Order: sequence, then C-alpha cells, then structure tokens
Amino acid sequence: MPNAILRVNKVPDALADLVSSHYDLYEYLEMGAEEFNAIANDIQVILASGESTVDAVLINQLPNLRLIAVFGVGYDGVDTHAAFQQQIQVTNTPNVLTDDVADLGMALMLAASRQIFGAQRFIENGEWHGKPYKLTAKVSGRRLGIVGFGRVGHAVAKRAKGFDMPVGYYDKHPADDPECTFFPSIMELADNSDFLMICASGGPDSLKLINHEVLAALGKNGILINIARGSIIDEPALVAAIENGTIAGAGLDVFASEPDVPQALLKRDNVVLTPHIGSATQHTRRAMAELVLGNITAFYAGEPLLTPIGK
Ligand code: 8YV
Repeated sequence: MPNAILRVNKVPDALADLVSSHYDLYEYLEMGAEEFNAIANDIQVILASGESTVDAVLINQLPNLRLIAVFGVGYDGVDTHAAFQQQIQVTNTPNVLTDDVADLGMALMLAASRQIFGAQRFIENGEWHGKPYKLTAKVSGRRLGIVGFGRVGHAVAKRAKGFDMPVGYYDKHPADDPECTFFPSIMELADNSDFLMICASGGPDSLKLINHEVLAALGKNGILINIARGSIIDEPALVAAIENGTIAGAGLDVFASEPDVPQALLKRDNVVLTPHIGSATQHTRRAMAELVLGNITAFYAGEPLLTPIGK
C-alpha cells in the first residue's frame, strides 16, 4: 500500500510541500468523485487544520485510514468518536503555539481597552488637530476572568500577573493554582471580571457558552476577548451587546462563521478584530509544521506518536 495522505484544507503550503516530498499527497478539495474513489483505499493519513471538518462521512469512506494529523491545537472539527471507533489515531500540535495565542490575547485586551486602533484612525483622519482622543479604560490592576484554564488559560494568567491583575477562572474543575480564583459558574466569573477572556476548547460542550446573560453579567464596563473558537460565543447576542452598550468592548480573533465577520462589529473604536492569527507567527507555524511531520513520520515508522489525542 502506498504512503498516501489526503490534505483536507487550509494546511500551509510549506507543510504540504514538506509532506509531499516524502509521501503521495492528494488534495481533497480539488478532487472529483471519480478521482476520490480511485484513491480512497490508499489513504492512511488525513492532514487537517484546526478549522477543518473531518466528519464520520469522510472517515467511513476511507477504509484504511489510520491517522488524522491536525495542524493546530483545536480538533473540534474532527469527529473523534467516529475516528476512535475505527481505531484511527488523532494528533494535534499542543504547547508550541501556547505563547503566541496568549500573547495575542493580551494584545487584544490592551488594544480594545486602550482603543489603540481607534486612536490610530484618529491621527490618520487628521482629528488630533482639533481635540485630544477620548479617555479610555485602564488594564493594569483590573480583574481578568479566564474561561477555560488549560495551557493557553494558564499562559494568559502568567502574563496578567505582570499587569498586577487579579485573575479568576472558570473550568470544569478547580486547578492547583492558589494565585488564581476558581469560579464554579461562568455567570459568577463574568460578574466578578472587568475583562473576560475565552481560552476554552471548541465543540459541543462549549457551544454558545457566552450568551446574552453572561454578557449582561460582564456589564457595561466589561470587555470580552476571544482567542479560542467563535462557536463559544452566541455571536448575535454579542453584536446586540456591543450595539446596546451592554458591554464596553471586545477583542476578537475568532468568529462563528469564518471568514465572515458581522458587519455591525466593523469600524468601532471599542472593538478590535483580527483574522484568526493566534498561532500565525513564522516561528510557531514552523514548529507546528515540524510537529505534524514528526507525528506522520512516527506513524509510518510504527513508532509512538509524538502528540496523540487521548481517547
Ligand atoms: C489553526 C487553531 O489551526 O490551533 C488551533 O486550534 O485554531 C489554529 O492554530 C491554524 O489557523 C491553522 O489553520
């Protein structure tokens, strides 16, 4: 059986080039049904990204599939239940991107609260000649609430301590971290936070966790930051909260239906938007690519995978 790999979407070309120099790489999105059927039996590995959908329908069309290698830490698009049922392993790229994602979280928090982009537009529009920029909201020393206290959540908390911010968090279980306060519900966390930063995993368990009630609890001085998945926020509720002043602002790297961003969020001084760039530095994307290739190499060598997802 040849070493055939199916790229389902969005994995960087540099990684695809590396992979195709060692293995036969097929482009799922560029294939017609006839071509797909002709190679379906040869595919042992799927190469996916954090945003890819690898559902049971695709998995069940590939009888010799043994590995789904995800370029990203989030694997909410992969039907892991269907994969594990067929003895298919799944790998992701944890750790190597934690710093970048946490850095972006801090950048969004600072930029939204201090209105960095609004202030830049103010200069660019020539408005500084008439009046000073409006006063904004302080970051240092104010309360940060983190939703999802995993690797990225901890990295954000570590950075926030440098800003003298009291840190609270919500997760399924309290963590062993006496410097951060556990809140048993998101409502309580939101009620006790000036900034609410979403660092949780995507998927059905976190779907629309941040709804109208949570935004109301965050309140008119609160700022919401999302560096995780758009699915975690009820986006229409967020748009309404921004339009009505229910919250003070937002910093968003992820959206419910990327690359579409609600029109109502654009061009506001209190809303900072980035196009899902949490892990998108040259350094980290190289490390992620090496990890993906390492997992694929280990798979074909019959060795233990570097970063398998537990069943
Ligand atoms: C994407 C991500 O995987 O790690 C994740 O979960 O969302 C990102 O790093 C990346 O954009 C590649 O498509």
